[in-house]
Amino acid sequence: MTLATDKLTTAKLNKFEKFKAEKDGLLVKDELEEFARIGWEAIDATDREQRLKWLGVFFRPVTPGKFMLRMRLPNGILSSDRMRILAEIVQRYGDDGSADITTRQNLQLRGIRIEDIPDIFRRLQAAQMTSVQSGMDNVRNITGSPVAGIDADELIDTRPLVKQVQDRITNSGEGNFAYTNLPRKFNIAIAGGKDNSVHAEINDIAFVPAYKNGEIGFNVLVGGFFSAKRCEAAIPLNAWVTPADVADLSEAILSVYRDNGSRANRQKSRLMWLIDEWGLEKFRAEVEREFGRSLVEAAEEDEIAWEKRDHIGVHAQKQPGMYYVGLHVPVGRLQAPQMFELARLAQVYGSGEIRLTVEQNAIVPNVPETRLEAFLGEPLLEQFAIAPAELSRSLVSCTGAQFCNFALIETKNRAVALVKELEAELEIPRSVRIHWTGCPNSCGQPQVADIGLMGTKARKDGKVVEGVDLYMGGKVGKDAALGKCVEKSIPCEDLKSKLHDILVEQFGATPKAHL
Ligand code: SRM
Ligand code: SF4
Repeated sequence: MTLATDKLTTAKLNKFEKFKAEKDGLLVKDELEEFARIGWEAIDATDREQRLKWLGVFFRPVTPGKFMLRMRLPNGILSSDRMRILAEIVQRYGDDGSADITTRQNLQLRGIRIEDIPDIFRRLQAAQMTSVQSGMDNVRNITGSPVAGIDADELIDTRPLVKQVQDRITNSGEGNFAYTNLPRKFNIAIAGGKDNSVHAEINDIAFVPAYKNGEIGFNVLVGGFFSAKRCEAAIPLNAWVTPADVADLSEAILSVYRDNGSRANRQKSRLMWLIDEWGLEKFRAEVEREFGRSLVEAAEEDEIAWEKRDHIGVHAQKQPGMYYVGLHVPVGRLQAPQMFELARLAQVYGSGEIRLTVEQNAIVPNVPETRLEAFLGEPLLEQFAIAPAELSRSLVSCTGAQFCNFALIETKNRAVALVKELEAELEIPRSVRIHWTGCPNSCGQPQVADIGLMGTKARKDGKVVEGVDLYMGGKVGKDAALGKCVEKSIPCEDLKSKLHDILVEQFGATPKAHL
């Protein structure tokens, strides 16, 4: 790896760069048996709290000794067999064990004990699953269209492309030292349909379907990101690539970023800061150099023409007589019995496959028409509805204070309870996308929501209380645009009446007759 750049040798390195330079995070892979033997308390603090994240193993200061395991699920797809393996892993931990569908179409497992990690990793490897490089200064789960290959209007099947990019970056799940020391985290998304189901605009690299001279390929966006200090939508690189070039271009951009991104101030290390420093022209030229060829100019228009779909409910597939069924999983939280049941339903009624969405929901594809009625009568669908109420339907929430030490507020439980109260009071004529995020890191993407709520501290009656900053106006799908903060520090206790008024005044809600 070529890390001996000017940036590395001359800049003042931040503390993360120092520990990475001392020992690459991926190296703890060879120490897992030892960690399991000595127990979590005896592991070197930097290995335990930082380097293990290179393997997707997250120490949780909120629940010490009970780790979180962040998987990689390319394109958000897994088989029933794989879901069952993950269910068995969390089931072992009783009340501590659960899983969350994430805003990157992924699963995080909770309650994991370090002594079980070697065995868990053996089971994952046998099932060709991996959690490698899913945290810290690595490329996160790569997102793709959740209805790839089954969407009648799809332009490009993203599944093989997402898999190819993941395999390159992770050396097919073994870990790839070429990309384990990026200046910061990095997000890649590949859109294959007309509705921008991956939130292309908030990724460091996004591939968006576009025709050039009658050929389907992708326009490329770069530099989208959220951070506590700054949020930016991705900008056009002015490049168009064929599907065959997606992996090469991803590696070229990553290499330019790895070798030139700032390693001094972690608040200014994401890709967009490098683009700002160089200007787009120089950045594009450096990417071309690394790519080894000239980049073709972007197609004039991309093919994102639709509002974003949420995929909930029953939908005809492009395969005649087949349907996919989108299940609403409240704020993405799954308990082991629900994971087993989801795996069973996908196998009994579908093709043994489950898909996840960035809205933290699940899809069971390939259900034949003849099996639909029986499927829809299954008890799990009482918990994971196919026609949830309008606010619940689009509710998204980050992890929040239950497990995340960055959190300024509790999110998931509060989010569910609040929309239930509002739904009891109001008739809401359309879906309203409400996103909660527990702190300014924005994992719950409040900037893409109709109503975004970001955890903060507020004052009420002279006391410091849990509160939120209110974001409004996020637009998704065609012409996506980020929402803006419109009001700061609303105490959570005042939030219900605030949202009630907003729903009535701006979203056409009306009080229910019985109230
Ligand atoms: Fe995130 C850090 C959870 C999507 C921006 N994020 C964290 C950590 C790892 C902090 C920690 O160590 O506790 C959180 C783990 C909490 C836990 O126990 O679950 C965490 N992020 C999540 C998830 C699980 C939220 C969710 O409930 O779905 C998402 C996991 C995705 C995945 O499968 O990999 C998640 N995080 C995001 C997104 C949304 C996205 O990717 O579309 C963002 C904003 C987009 C972006 O990154 O540009 C996001 N997370 C952050 C940041 C701010 C990054 C920055 O540049 O400053 C941090 C903090 C950091 O990296 O320093 C962070
Ligand atoms: Fe944790 Fe903050 Fe991310 Fe929520 S937004 S998961 S509280 S880091």
